[in-house]
Amino acid sequence: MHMKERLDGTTPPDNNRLRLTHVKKTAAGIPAAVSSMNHGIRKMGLTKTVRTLLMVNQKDGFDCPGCAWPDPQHRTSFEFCENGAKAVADEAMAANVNAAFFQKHSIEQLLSKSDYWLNSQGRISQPMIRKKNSSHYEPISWNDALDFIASSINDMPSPKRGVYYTSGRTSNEAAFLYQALVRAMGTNNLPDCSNMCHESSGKALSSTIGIGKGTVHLQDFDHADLILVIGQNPGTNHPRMLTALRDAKKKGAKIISINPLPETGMQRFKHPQDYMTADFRTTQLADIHVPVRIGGDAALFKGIMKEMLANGAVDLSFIDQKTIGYEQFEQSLDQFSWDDIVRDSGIDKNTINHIAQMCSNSNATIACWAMGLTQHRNGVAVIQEVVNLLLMGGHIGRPGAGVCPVRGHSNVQGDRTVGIWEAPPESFLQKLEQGLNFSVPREHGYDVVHAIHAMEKGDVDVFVSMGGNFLSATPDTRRTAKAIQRIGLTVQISTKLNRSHLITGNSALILPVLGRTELDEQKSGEQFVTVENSMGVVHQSKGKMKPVSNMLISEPALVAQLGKRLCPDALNWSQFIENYDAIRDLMSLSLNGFEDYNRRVRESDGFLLPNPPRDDCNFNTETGKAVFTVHDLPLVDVPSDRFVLMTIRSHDQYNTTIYGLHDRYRGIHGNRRILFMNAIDMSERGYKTKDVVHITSHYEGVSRESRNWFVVPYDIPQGNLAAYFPEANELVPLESTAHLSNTPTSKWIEVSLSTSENTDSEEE
Ligand SMILES: Nc1nc2c(c(=O)[nH]1)N[C@H]1C(S)=C(S)[C@@H](COP(=O)(O)OP(=O)(O)OC[C@H]3O[C@@H](n4cnc5c(=O)[nH]c(N)nc54)[C@H](O)[C@@H]3O)O[C@H]1N2
Ligand SMILES: Nc1nc2c(c(=O)[nH]1)N[C@H]1C(S)=C(S)[C@@H](COP(=O)(O)OP(=O)(O)OC[C@H]3O[C@@H](n4cnc5c(=O)[nH]c(N)nc54)[C@H](O)[C@@H]3O)O[C@H]1N2
Ligand SMILES: [Mo]
Repeated sequence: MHMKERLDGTTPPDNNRLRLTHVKKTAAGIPAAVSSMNHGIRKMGLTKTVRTLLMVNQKDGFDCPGCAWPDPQHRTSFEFCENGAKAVADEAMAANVNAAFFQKHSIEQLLSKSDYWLNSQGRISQPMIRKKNSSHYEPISWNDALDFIASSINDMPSPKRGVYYTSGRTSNEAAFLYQALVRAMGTNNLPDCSNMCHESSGKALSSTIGIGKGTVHLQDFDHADLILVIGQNPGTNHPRMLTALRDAKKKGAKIISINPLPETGMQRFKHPQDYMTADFRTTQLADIHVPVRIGGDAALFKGIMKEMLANGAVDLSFIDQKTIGYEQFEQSLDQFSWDDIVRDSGIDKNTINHIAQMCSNSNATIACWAMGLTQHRNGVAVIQEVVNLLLMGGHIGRPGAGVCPVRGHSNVQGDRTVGIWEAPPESFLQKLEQGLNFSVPREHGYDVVHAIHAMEKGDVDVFVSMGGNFLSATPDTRRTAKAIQRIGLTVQISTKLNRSHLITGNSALILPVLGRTELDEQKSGEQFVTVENSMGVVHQSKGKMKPVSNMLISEPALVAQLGKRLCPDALNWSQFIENYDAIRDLMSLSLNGFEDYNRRVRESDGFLLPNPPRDDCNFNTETGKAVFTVHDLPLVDVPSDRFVLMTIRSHDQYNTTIYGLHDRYRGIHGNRRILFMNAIDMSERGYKTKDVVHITSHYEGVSRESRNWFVVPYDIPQGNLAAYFPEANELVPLESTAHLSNTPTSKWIEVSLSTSENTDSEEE
């Protein structure tokens, strides 16, 4: 069914019956513990489950391939969460995606399968090639595959016709070698998942506080008076953060959750481990939930800051000594009327006053945020409002206070630190050249969105993807699929099957690699790699499980093998494969902050990268001061027959990897084509629960349609809608991106709805 259509890259539905249950009030607890064990046992059996889970995030074990939340110094034997357990179980699946599998299934057949089905087939066991326009993948040797990539790259008329993407699980070692190779070839075409993720945070922070990262340690949570959790769903996406919030709460901190949805994880929390000590209490987390309208945060922060000013809650000596731009900022707040603030934010003035009072009373405030802020047109500006709010009270560079952009992929921050960056600053490149001993290009390369535009224009001959699922993670699925199909060779370096293996260039390779959990043995013995967590701690990660197939190679080895073929004289690639210490020695010479890397990273908790605001309240901006910024309010009005749609993650997925079909906390089971809608909006349109609607997005006169979504009433502001990523990506316009960061606006899509009765398009 619909096989032809699926050449457009969109995701076929899982045709299971949709079952709705109550929205959960408490996160984690027994259901989470049961769910972790179930996922594990189903995918790897009981003994392996217990053995594996005990190794996650231990000092001598592997870093959880789930999120980038840091590990506490005093670890328990269960430093994993339900969703980390799912990630680990998933990596331990048998390597059933092998030559026989691809002989049995044509690419067209596979395109008709859902993302859930594709992922559940297991690990990829051996290199495969799709020869020019062939209907099937067939096996290829590692040597032939690597030679084929090298000859395709060498055939390009210019190095700029190659694009080298990275997802955020790649280790520091692999990422460092990869960027060195790409730059040795003469391009900065290094887009990465960050471009769709925290790019807005990096841009907002580097220009205001002089570093594109967060400024808090995990220990700061113990000293905070107030923690803001903005546009983030930690119960699902960073479950270990709930423990930090609970502990902070026990020490007296207040927590404010700012989110259109009352996410379960922010309400009550029960640590699954507490059952072992027969502790059955749950902890209320958020003191207030602020149901801001999608995109209404800027208005909300203006309101809070106006009130803080009125309260006199400003740290004038900090402002005077450490910042610039305060006067202009202060004056600008007068421009914004309370009517506009209340209308745009959807929050009444009393509530805003109350929040402002809490902010004013706090001596140490931490602001955490994730995709609810970054994936908006004003993503950079709205994060700078958060910075303004903290700077007013002197909350950066003080214990228990600071900015905390909560990263996604487990090593996305490290990848950027070691050079996965299409627009690296000059100072970074100069240091890099000192270590590498060859000159590297200065011209900026493509980010994700620019890369898709280039593919669309026929400007890309070779695309290499170090992990990830470029097709499904990027916006405008149909257009991106067409763009990819114009490429000569696409290479996916992967662990599991995904849609990017099926929508390919003329020729395609799938190169399966070792996962984070697996033992990596090279000539000099067992290797470890290193990663950086969301708080700038760099530490080891050592796989322990027997690799699921003997035809897998490691990511660093793969890159070095390509290096040998493509730039044999640039570096001594062979020694990197034999012993990863050689890679780290080169990193010591090439990266600021990585001096004596091999020794320092062997210390039991790793080491902290320098962070001037946190370390000594210093700001490496042009003026040496932290910068107050002034921004207009974004336009948040849409025509009365339209809605604003945000794309969000369910509880059973990791980005485009679908582990299961439950979104347990939100009470959704069996199906992912869900449109969350306010009950009043539903009744005004005459929709009933589970009615099927079609969504059309509108941008600059172009519309995009996605059909067949089940309407579900939900506690979401009127005029707002939510649907799951990646299914809804076909609605996200490629041109709709954030100012300055160019991040697709996955949380702001203007849409209208229709049903089959009122459209003339054919029913599927
Ligand atoms: N289990 C699991 N863990 C993950 C991931 C996963 O898919 N599964 N993904 C990883 C990655 S790469 C990332 S980046 C993170 C993502 O972590 P999150 O950012 O928590 O992920 P999203 O589901 O995109 O959720 C965004 C939240 O923002 C809210 N939101 C949307 N629009 C707005 C707005 O305008 N204002 C405000 N205030 N809130 C808004 C939504 O209601 C939602 O609660 O998680 C990481 N961890
Ligand atoms: N509409 C919408 N779009 C979004 C988002 C959104 O909220 N809404 N979120 C954006 C965000 S925050 C992000 S970070 C991106 C994510 O974009 P990506 O990072 O590109 O996507 P993932 O789904 O994380 O990639 C999953 C694939 O990575 C491979 N993989 C897993 N582990 C490994 C490994 O150890 N090594 C290698 N080589 N491969 C591995 C597997 O084959 C798996 O299928 O998506 C973005 N897209
Ligand atoms: Mo992300």
